[in-house]
Amino acid sequence: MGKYWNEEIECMAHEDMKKLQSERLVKQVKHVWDNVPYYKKLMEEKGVTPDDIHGIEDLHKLPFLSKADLREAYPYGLLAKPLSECVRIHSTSGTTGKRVVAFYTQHDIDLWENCCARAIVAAGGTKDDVCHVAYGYGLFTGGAGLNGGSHKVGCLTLPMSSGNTERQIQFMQDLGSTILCCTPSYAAYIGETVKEMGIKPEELTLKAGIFGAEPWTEEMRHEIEKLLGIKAYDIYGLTETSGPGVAFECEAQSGMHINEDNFIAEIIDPDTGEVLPEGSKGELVFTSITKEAFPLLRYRTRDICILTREKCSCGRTLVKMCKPMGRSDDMLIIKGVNVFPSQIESVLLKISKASPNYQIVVDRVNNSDTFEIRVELNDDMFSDTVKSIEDLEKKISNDIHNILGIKAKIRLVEPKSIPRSEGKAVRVIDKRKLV
Ligand code: DLL
Repeated sequence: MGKYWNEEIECMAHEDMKKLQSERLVKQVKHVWDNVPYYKKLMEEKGVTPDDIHGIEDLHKLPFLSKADLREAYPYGLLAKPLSECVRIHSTSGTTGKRVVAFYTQHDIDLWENCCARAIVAAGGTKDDVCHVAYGYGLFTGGAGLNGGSHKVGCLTLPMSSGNTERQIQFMQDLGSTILCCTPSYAAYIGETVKEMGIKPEELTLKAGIFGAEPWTEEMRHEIEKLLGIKAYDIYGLTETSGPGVAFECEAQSGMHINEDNFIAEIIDPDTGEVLPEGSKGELVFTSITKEAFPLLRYRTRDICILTREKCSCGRTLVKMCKPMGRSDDMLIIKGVNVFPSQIESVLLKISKASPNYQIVVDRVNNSDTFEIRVELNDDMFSDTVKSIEDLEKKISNDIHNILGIKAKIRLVEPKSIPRSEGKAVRVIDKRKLV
């Protein structure tokens, strides 16, 4: 096995990829028109039929699909194959009332697992590796996706799921795990626990990590790499498009290659829906051109991102997406101001080199928003004088004010007092929504 899982596709000339995408798009549009009345109606409303779609140059004619459509069509309204041909479902947790159920035929599972195999091979994985999968198993796509990819590559697969961190570390040591797959926040937690247990990174056999499912910064990457003695790779995906593996990072660690033979990516202006040129920042939209059971066309992810076709040193020609820069819908509006958690993280990162553990708590008292940021003290910040703690609170508060134009109450809390996560980290507690 070489450097690529599928060299022909991963290094295909852009013109050839456009041809392949065009052929697949034309077929896919016909498939949904014939089999999904919900789509047919959306297309009719926009005045388009499959005859109008000759290739990717016509993609812009198709209607967008949003999370609201998925909710409306729940559970079977977007299904494009008979249920008897489906072999699996996955779903998001639905904690904010936005449950998404995705269906897969065996063909869809194979495509998905191949996408994950590409990610594992790009992270240096071969059949000689021991792939430790600590993403959650179950309805969440993380465990199943990486598990399937690891099988395809031929790694010895450890289906650990998340949780029971000391046992995870024990298995890593006993079975010689070489690749760790989990959320970045869980990787950081495992790293902290390894340190607390008095184990040095070089005593572990880990060489790489494949981390995704939530936003994480370059600083966090460096920290995890140091704690675990590995090279850390990003991986992106969403339940709606099958799960992890829509895009994956290569050794260049400078953005994620999108599996363009399966997904056409566009960047749009989230307000007007206008398609933006390469290099623009906007909302990421995906069209799945190979999935049979749940083929979403022009699905608005709400992830804010930039695409680039700059030549990559790894030799892959697949377009690259940057790390998602926030979501247009997890934007908080506090005292009328748009606030992204990533803006707060960037302030905290300037103050401490270590990636911060923090929580944003928003509430409404007497019709007015309250905004508190709990920041866990770490070794970089720790001090035993009350004065320097007060100074630190003041500095964070001023920096936040400079960036957002509103004041936040800063509460420095003791190390380890913000609950650690074994899955996606919970950064925002918005009590206003509970009322
Ligand atoms: O998180 C799928 C996944 C599992 C991806 C394992 C990577 C690894 P959902 O639960 O549906 O699916 O959440 C999808 O998570 O729209 C992004 O906002 C966010 N997300 C996923 N990967 C990344 C990443 C899985 N690498 C939503 N960086 C997406 C930042 C990410 N955000």
